[in-house]
Amino acid sequence: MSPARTYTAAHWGIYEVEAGQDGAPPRLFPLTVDSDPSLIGLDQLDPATQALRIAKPAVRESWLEGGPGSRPELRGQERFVEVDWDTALDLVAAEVGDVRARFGNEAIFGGSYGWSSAGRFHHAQSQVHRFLNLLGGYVRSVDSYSLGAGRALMPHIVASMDESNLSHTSWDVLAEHTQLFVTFGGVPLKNTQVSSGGSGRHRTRDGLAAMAKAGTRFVNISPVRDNLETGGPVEWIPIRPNTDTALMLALAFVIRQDPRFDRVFLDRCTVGYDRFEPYLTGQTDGVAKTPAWAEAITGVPAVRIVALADEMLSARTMINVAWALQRAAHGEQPFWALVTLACMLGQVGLPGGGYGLGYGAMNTQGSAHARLSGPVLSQGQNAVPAFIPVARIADMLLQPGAPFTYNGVTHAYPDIQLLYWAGGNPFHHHQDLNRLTRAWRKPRSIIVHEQYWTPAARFADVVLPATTSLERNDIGFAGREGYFIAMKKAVEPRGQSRDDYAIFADLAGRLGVGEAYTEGLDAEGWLRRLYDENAARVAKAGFDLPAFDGFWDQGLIDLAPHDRPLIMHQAFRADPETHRLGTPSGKIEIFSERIAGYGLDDCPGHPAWFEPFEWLGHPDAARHPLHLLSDQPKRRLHGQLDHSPYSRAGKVAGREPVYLNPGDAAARGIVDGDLVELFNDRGRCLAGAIVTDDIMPGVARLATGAWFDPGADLERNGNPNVLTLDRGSSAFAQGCAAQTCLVEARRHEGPIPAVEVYAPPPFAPA
Ligand SMILES: Nc1nc2c(c(=O)[nH]1)N[C@H]1C(S)=C(S)[C@@H](COP(=O)(O)OP(=O)(O)OC[C@H]3O[C@@H](n4cnc5c(=O)[nH]c(N)nc54)[C@H](O)[C@@H]3O)O[C@H]1N2
Ligand SMILES: Nc1nc2c(c(=O)[nH]1)N[C@H]1C(S)=C(S)[C@@H](COP(=O)(O)OP(=O)(O)OC[C@H]3O[C@@H](n4cnc5c(=O)[nH]c(N)nc54)[C@H](O)[C@@H]3O)O[C@H]1N2
Ligand SMILES: [Mo]
Repeated sequence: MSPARTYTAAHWGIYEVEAGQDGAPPRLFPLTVDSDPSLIGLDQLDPATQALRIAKPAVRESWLEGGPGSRPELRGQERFVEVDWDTALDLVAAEVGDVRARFGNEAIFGGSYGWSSAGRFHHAQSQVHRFLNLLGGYVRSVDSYSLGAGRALMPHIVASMDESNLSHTSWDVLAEHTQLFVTFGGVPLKNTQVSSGGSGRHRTRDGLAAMAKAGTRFVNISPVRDNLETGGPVEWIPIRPNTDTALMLALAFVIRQDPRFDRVFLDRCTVGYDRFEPYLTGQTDGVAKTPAWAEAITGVPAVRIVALADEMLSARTMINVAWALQRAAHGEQPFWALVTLACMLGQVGLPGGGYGLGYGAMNTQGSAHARLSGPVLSQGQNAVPAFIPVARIADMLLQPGAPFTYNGVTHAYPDIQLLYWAGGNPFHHHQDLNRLTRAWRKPRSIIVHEQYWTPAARFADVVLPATTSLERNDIGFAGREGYFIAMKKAVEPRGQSRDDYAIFADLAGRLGVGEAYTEGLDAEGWLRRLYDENAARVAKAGFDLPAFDGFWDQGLIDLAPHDRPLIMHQAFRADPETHRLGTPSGKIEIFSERIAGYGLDDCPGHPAWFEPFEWLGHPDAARHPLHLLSDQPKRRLHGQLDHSPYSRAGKVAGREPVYLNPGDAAARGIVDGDLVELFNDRGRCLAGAIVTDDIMPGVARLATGAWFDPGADLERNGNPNVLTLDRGSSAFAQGCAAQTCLVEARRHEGPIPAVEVYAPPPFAPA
């Protein structure tokens, strides 16, 4: 008989926790009813994972001795001094107070982007924003690294990304009705392990398998082959990275000439096709977007483009795009072109037809679970109007006062003196990390709450150790994931780590807003309150949740009995006047007057092809002939748990693996397992070679998330962000463009540098 199990939730899924016998640590197991659990979280309590926990508050030596602003160039290299909590909190409170008094709240950057951990109360961003708002606000960030271009664009042309993510046609409907599934960028099962806030049952593998079994034909248009596993045959059409828009336009060109092209859907449910068509035919720019034109750009044979258009017109067709395509130069265009193409096929709102934006981005898309609200901690009001598009952080730090455009308006970068980060890792998520390292010298103080000695913690002035989900009680919930989870504390906090809530409560007390921050509640009081508030909300939607104590004893509330098939845009298609979209016209906008009105030459009023800043057709490809894709890692979430045994078991030559085509490897004398160097004018890193036919010639793939380990001028661990380009997708959205990046590769010769980032940083004697 195994002892009773409790539950914990992570972005990768729900785990069952079994108390250890005779003083042994608890053990984690996948959720029994999950048919495809993720292994990412099983090592959370492993001694090797725990060894990198931050044990005590720590302060960078010069900052402690010389005060704020001292020797900022030593960030990331210098020793830390461990201090007690009172000392650390006094220092942080004094510095926050001083920066406010001398420079104002608009000198505090509190955007604090990052995924942090699951759990609705101990959500680090909510906590840091609530704290800073009570003090008069902070400079925030908008949009995400995930969907920089998509989040800015989609509300203008269809609906917000949050709405879209929760409205995708469900897998059961796809299996029953979809005859042809065409995806740009696959549906990678490695990615659908996660959902922001926590996956419930993992459904994508079964969803794809059910479609294959029902006879759906799959076409994967992608630079890599191994991102669409259906259990059945898949046609792979390799495409040059960042050129998908050209292919979509050529498909549209062929469809337009086909007798089956019927304007009824366009006329009923969209606006602006007539403004787009002259661009498609070349009337406006002299370039007809023909299959031959697209072949020269994409490498996809014109005959295959013509045939694919015919196949799409002949079948119930779902077309899907990976989010990665918009994480690129002019990333607005593939999303807009995809929606346009789907509208021209006329199947939007029909069962199994239309478009998907990221069936392979997270577990969420395709869920048939009920859409309910979850518990939310109020963040209060931010009195500071200044903001940045999230991926413009280095520009902000390096160019205070400089103008930038976003969504049609010109703003100025604020002058930041203090960075406050809880629950994110900028030295994971940002591009061109050598540039970010220079930008990081600008503020006088950098305060970070972290659980582990991540690169972000190592580059801070003051590091405050935070607890993990397994060390505190919380409530788990994510949209359409089908569960409310009583996340029960399984172990005592490691070292002196404290909850972010407790840390901010003490800081708020020191700064005179303690009562406003806590509202007189401890963490347990907040869990009850957030649960009860939410239960009252969902009761209005007809769902009866048990009282808090019943929920807590029960452990899981399973919403599966309320599952309903879902068809995206079904109601809108049936009656577009009653079910108007949130766009200016209430319809899908193939031409957007509003975006056209911004007068931007890199994002006009309709989808269009632009040459990426870097790509295989660029002159610089002569020097850097490989297009680098830095995709999401299979064995971790971003940088989280990169140091765990499970993540490290995936390394090659002790570094993150880089996938190379056999021809590209042979031309460089590289064989499988070699230690290689990837480089361009922005940086150099090491990686371990995997030589495989699953990647097309001219493309290299190095997943994100190896902890940044800078050597003198060589990153040692395989972090692609020393190579990527730090430039906004366009003047419209300013989104992260990480997938636009050329590099060269060579075998590493000479002495082999050791990876140093998996050990704590150096400490000075206290
Ligand atoms: N080249 C390239 N770069 C990319 C991408 C890409 O495709 N290519 N993708 C981008 C995308 S889509 C994203 S979303 C970003 C992700 O970037 P991030 O979300 O910043 O990356 P994470 O590693 O998830 O960072 C979260 C951090 O929060 C910490 N943490 C977890 N729980 C808690 C807590 O309770 N309290 C505190 N204080 N800390 C906690 C974790 O230890 C971890 O270090 O990366 C982006 N960067
Ligand atoms: N295990 C795991 N899962 C994750 C994450 C993680 O860190 N780990 N991160 C999560 C997050 S925050 C996000 S935002 C999502 C991101 O979801 P995505 O952005 O969709 O994920 P990626 O893996 O970057 O890219 C998906 C596929 O697109 C392909 N691709 C890249 N560029 C191009 C292109 O130009 N054309 C075409 N046709 N294909 C291209 C890539 O090769 C890859 O196979 O993933 C989520 N899922
Ligand atoms: Mo993301």
